[in-house]
Amino acid sequence: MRVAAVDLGASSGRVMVGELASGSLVLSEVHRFWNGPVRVGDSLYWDILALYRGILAGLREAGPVDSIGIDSWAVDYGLLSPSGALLGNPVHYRDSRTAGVASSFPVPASELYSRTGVQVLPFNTIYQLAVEPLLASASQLLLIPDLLAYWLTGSMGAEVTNASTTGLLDVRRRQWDVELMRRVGLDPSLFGSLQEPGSRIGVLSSHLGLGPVPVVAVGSHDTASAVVGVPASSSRFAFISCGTWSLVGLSLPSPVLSAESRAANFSNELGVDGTVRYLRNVTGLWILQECLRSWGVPLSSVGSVSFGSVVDVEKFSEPGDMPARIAAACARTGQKVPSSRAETVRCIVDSLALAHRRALRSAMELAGVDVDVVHVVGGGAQNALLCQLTADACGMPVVAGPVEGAAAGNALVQLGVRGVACGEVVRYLPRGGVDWGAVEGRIFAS
Ligand code: ADP
Ligand code: LRH
Repeated sequence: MRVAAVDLGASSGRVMVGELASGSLVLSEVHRFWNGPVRVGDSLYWDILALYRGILAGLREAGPVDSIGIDSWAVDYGLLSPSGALLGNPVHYRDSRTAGVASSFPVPASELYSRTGVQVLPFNTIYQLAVEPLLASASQLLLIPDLLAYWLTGSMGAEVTNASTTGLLDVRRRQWDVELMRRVGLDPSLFGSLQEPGSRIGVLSSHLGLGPVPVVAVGSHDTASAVVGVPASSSRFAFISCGTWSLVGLSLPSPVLSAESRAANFSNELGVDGTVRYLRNVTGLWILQECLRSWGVPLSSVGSVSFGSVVDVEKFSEPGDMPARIAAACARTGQKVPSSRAETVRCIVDSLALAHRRALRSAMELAGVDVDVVHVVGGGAQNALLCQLTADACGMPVVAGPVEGAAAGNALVQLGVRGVACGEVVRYLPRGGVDWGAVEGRIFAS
């Protein structure tokens, strides 16, 4: 069986072909295309038609496949008119329109958490909808992978792993929280019927000329797919899905909804096969991407040198002027200010490793779970320095790979198998030397 995995990350989209060969998953990239925020006036959008075009080009390039699955980043959506036309361009989750919405929301955060298990992130769909000007004209809301699947097949649905990031899903029942929707003024008919990963969405429309290929619901949230792609040899593992974001957490059988968990802003997102992804969003390699964007150079042309200053990565989730903001944060906290690009890069990588450590330790403590190994999947698995420093900071072995973790998990769900490795992994053993406890105390006390 040969399947096409469409994986849309915040920094690039790709179409990969996956096949099982000698007990492993072999993934081949057939098409990759740029993705990122597009600013128009004061708003940030996704270029959804360019993404659709990229997917079609990739599917043509892929040749005959037995099925297709789509995953992407979470929370964002398109609204459809009663005739099924897209109303407006999907807004990017880093748009500032939701600033302040969460803090003045009519339903208390504690109640939201006990119902949905979702951490407060300003861009959760529930907050975006509170300021959505097109809502009154909309008859259907589709999250990004569901929207693209609708364009490919004409069939609408709501895949459950991604639906769990909206802040509108009852995390215990794996069903829409219809009562919550009504309380916040949302018509439940706006939301599609839930589909579990593995179910069939529809077949490619004939006008595409690609044959009647089934489009299958996978873990359509990229993080859900990435966790399926983790080549774990036991259940005692933590994961870091490391790309634009670092999603740091554990795969659990049931949600953790304690007050402590809410205070630490941990999410219980729904996973494939009835699991819960218990994790925290750590602002990830986005910070490095933004620096490279402002320098106008690729990562390969900037080295990194040992430095020593660390910043709180949580403060860098907004776009713009990243190197200057990092320098200002170092100065504000009484640390050495980076004087070169290589020092800035090292400051980011050290800071990320430290943030990984904090999130990992909180996850284990809050869930009451011990692990023996941290699996790093996603583009960040190629950053050897980050993986080594994460092992050092966490005091645990790091197993890095697959780089295309989300595409791997996407393909595995289509192939109906689990626990199959995809490519080589690299192991990093923790080294002593740096007192991470002291580093943590210094930066976070300031
Ligand atoms: P997303 O899915 O969020 O777009 P990816 O999983 O594709 O993210 O990871 C993108 C990140 O991977 C980049 O920001 C970059 O820092 C890192 N990366 C990509 N290629 C390399 C490489 N060759 N060496 C080190 N890091 C890399
Ligand atoms: C990672 C991701 C993450 C979400 C964010 C919006 O790509 O899906 O899990 O919180 O995008």
